[in-house]
Amino acid sequence: MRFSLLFTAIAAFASAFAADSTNPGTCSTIRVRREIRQLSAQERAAFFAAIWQLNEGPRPTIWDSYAQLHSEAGMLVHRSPRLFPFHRRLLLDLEERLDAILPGFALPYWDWTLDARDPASSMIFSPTRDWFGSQGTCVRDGGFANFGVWYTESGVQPHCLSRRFDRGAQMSPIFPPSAIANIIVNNQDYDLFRFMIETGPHNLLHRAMGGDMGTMVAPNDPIFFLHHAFVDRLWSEWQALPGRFARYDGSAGGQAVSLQDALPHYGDTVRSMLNITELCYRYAPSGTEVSRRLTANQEVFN
Ligand SMILES: [Cu+2]
Repeated sequence: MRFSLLFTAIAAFASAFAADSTNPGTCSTIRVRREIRQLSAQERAAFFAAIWQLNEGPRPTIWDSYAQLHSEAGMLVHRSPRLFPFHRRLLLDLEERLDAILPGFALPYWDWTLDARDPASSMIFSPTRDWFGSQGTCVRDGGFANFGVWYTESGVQPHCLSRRFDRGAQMSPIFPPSAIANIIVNNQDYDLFRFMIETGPHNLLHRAMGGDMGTMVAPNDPIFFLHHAFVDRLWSEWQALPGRFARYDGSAGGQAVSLQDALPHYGDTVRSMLNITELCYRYAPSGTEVSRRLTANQEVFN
């Protein structure tokens, strides 16, 4: 027990050090975040078990704390340029927690453009134990059946993880790869790009899934982190285009933002969140970036 606590502390220290952006080149490993369908059933089982573990013990659990933090940061980090850097930091926070349980673990993402036409039929929502289960006031199937959560938007209100698709058995169609490509290519301005992603596909997916995902305590649902990992990947793809890497503009609370701004709760600067390579991770392709490139080329040549 004592050893495992010590080990956890060392692992936490090591990953915090590796993630220090002022020391580029200190990554002991680069985490490769894969599309959820690229994980084996065993890998998903280990991931799910680690999440259940973070939700054990006296309330509020570590898992509960993400919903609380996200809800508290609320309007400071949504409808704001801070959307991308704040959620990038939040994902790293969970990834470090998971690393203590599963050393070297990289968060998976959900490329929902692969399920754009009929998201409710996505494999993600399969009822078997190695997927995330379907919908319900209480989700009763899949790997998070009867998953207990603590917060709602109005405070402490213990309940069971819930999802309520916006069209009954169906969910509204999400953006296909070509639409995402257009948003990435056509919006050079940071805050315009952020606005297009946030109010477009980002909000749409939250609303279409409903239940906990439709609220500010969305991190109650493990899918939240997969959704935001994909949103994070889209920001990194946007950043990879010429002249865009460190662009950050717009205003928050009536004030122009800057790269020196400290992120709510975490205190890290926005600048420290820019470079995912320095943050020691990258995204494995899921195939849709190919169509994004093709669309991008059409934009250039048409
Ligand atoms: Cu959010």
